[in-house]
Amino acid sequence: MQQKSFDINEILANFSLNGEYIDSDVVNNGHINSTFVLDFKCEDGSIMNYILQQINTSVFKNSDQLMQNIVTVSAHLRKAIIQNGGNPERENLNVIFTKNDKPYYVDREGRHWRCYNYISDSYTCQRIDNPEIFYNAAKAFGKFQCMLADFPIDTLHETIPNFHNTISRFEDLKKAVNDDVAGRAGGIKEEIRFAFDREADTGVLIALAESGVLPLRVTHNDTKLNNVMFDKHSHEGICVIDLDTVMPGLSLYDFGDSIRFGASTADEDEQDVTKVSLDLELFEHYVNGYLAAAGKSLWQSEVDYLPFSAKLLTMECGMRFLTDYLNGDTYFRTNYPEHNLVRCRTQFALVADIERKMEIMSEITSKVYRGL
Ligand code: GN1
Ligand code: MG
Repeated sequence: MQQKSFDINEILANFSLNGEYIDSDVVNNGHINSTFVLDFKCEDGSIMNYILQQINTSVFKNSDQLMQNIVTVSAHLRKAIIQNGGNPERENLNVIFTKNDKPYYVDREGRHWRCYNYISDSYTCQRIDNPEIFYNAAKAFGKFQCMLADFPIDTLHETIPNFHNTISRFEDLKKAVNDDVAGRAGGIKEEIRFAFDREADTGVLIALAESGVLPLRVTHNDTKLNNVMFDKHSHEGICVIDLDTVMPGLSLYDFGDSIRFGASTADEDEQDVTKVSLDLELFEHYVNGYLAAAGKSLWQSEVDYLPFSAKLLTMECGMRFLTDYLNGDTYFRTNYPEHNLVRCRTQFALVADIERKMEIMSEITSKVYRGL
């Protein structure tokens, strides 16, 4: 999606922010929304930062519901953080309301904007170079899940219906192959076959959830490594961000998606797929951190399916990239024509490697769980 120019002064004039606007920087992390860090000069001369984000309204179709989820979830987290003796200004995303007391602003062109506090002295990671950091990310996501365990799940809106319904993601792929609107299906038979061969996997977790073997929880649903802010000094994962897809879901969605992104030896859009594999050491670090934070509240069935969830969520994401490639790149932000195909290939290479390592991943998981 090409970013059209916008009048930042018009937007900022509508939020209650302290100080004088100086400058902004684009944050090039996500595939969906557009994010900016703002510099504001305070009266005492110090610089204060805020986050400004343009909501992608073709992905999130109902900004009222989206922001209602975020406001209630972040208020709930704020309470839990205070109860735990934490600092809610650094450990939580707090929505900054408009001067009309709305959680987002609609500009003259109809674009939707929201504003958050900036988490000072922190950083995000695109890739793990110190396994300790991955352990810390796991603890942060595990803790996030625990803090939301008593959130009233029925009050949440489904911001993207069937988000992690892998059966419906598979149906989307089949439709995209049949429609072939961009005329690309002929050139990617191997990738299509790879996905079609694994259709049986798509319904596994859904069936377990429907039969009550897996519990429905409030989950984050987009647990990429770059959705955790780490403290610059302690390197602890202090704040989980990107609350757009907090919805009822399975803990396994969050665990699996974290492994998909963070335990891969290569970037999501690495062009050389021979570089892609599942790093077992990183996997073990994540299992350790996640079970340390959330293990006691998990059901045995959830623990049993942790390795499988890594495979399924990687498969699902690969299918989504493939579907978008076939549809002519209408969903994920892309930088070049084959970008979604390249992303799909890394995901499928990772699936193949996880399949080879499934047994050892199960052994690691059982060992860590026994040691809790
Ligand atoms: C998108 O916005 P971002 O980059 O955090 C996507 C996730 C995918 C991810 C793949 C709302 O996340 O579901 O797993 O890209 N978010 C949405 O990198 O579709
Ligand atoms: Mg996101």
